[in-house]
Amino acid sequence: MSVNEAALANLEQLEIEVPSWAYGNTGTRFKVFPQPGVPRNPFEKIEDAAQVHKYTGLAPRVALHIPWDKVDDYSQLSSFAADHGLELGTINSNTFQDELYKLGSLTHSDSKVRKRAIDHHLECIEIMGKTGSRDLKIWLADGTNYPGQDDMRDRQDRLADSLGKIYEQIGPSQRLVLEYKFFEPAFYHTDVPDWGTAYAQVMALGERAVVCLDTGHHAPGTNIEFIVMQLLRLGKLGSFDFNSRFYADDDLIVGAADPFQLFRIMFEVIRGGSFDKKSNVTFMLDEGHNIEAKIPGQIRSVLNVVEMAARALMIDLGALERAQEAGDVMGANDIFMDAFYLDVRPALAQWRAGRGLAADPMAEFLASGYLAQIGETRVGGNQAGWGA
Ligand code: PSV
Ligand code: MN
Repeated sequence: MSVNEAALANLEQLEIEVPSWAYGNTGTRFKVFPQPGVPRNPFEKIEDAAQVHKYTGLAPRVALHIPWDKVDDYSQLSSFAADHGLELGTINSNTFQDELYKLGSLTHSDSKVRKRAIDHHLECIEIMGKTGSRDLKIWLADGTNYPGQDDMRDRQDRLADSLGKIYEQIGPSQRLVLEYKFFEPAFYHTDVPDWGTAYAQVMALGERAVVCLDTGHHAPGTNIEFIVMQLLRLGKLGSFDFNSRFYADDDLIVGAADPFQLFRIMFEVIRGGSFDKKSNVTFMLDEGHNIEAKIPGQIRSVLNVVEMAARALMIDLGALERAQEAGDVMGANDIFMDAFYLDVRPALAQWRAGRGLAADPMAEFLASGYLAQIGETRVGGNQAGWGA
């Protein structure tokens, strides 16, 4: 089997959004590990994100997290991003770090707490107006730790009510994107634990409410590509938060733990017709680079998505369909696996060079001296990280 150049050209359609928080300091439950040259503010995060786009050519947007990326003047931040060849992307809300939300935010039994959480989202929508962002992404840390701690059904009703109030303020070209996660930080039950709950909640809201699938948010052994297929089939897959997990929500480089899973996911994206510039699916990374260098971590992530997308594009769809129709179990599986095993890296290097990009983005970035430069110049101030 050889590389199908025409199919490879479809990569032009791909846009990967990087998270601003990937450039700040992150860590484990036990320690946050600082690195030299880490940004002190959202502007410096954008400078770092621009490096990822410069070398890969496929990462033109940066997602922000509020309040971590709050600034006085969002139009200044937008034009700073534009000067660096980037756009501001998804606005992520944050109701998981305030004392107030210890027992929940949009689901809390106290209407005053719920109102505070709703108001935070309205503020995020206001920011979206200024940054030109399309998506408001909501992930909730809400849940309980002990059976009987709170009424699960009431919490679901309160969630529906709170989301309804937020959705009312979502503009005609904006979307509310609800992210699910099966556990953590709550351990007994989580209020939005799975795609079914997220789907039920967004369906009740309306057309501009969709689901975010974070690849790290499933129990071991979950067939994630089935969920991708189903949400696409239902027209409700709004975005991906790409990362890798071995055990829990590890937030590692996407494709690092299981490249074959990423390949299967990208196949379902292609099969579902969403590998397209006009696609309504946002391909976002959601990662924290604790022990590896951050910009290289993001470059590797983008390249992994590109590589697995390229391999998935190599599947001979006509032959696959014929084998499936003929009930040729092994033949169909062979067609699928042949594409996965095809080494597309030399063809990808050529494709990049043909677009005036670095043939080897990682090597060229490392040789550029940018890491040493930020290490020397970004001294003093407070490094960005969780809570900043
Ligand atoms: C929660 O684990 C999550 O995946 C959500 O997307 C948050 O916004 C993000 O991580 C923050 O790190
Ligand atoms: Mn996420």
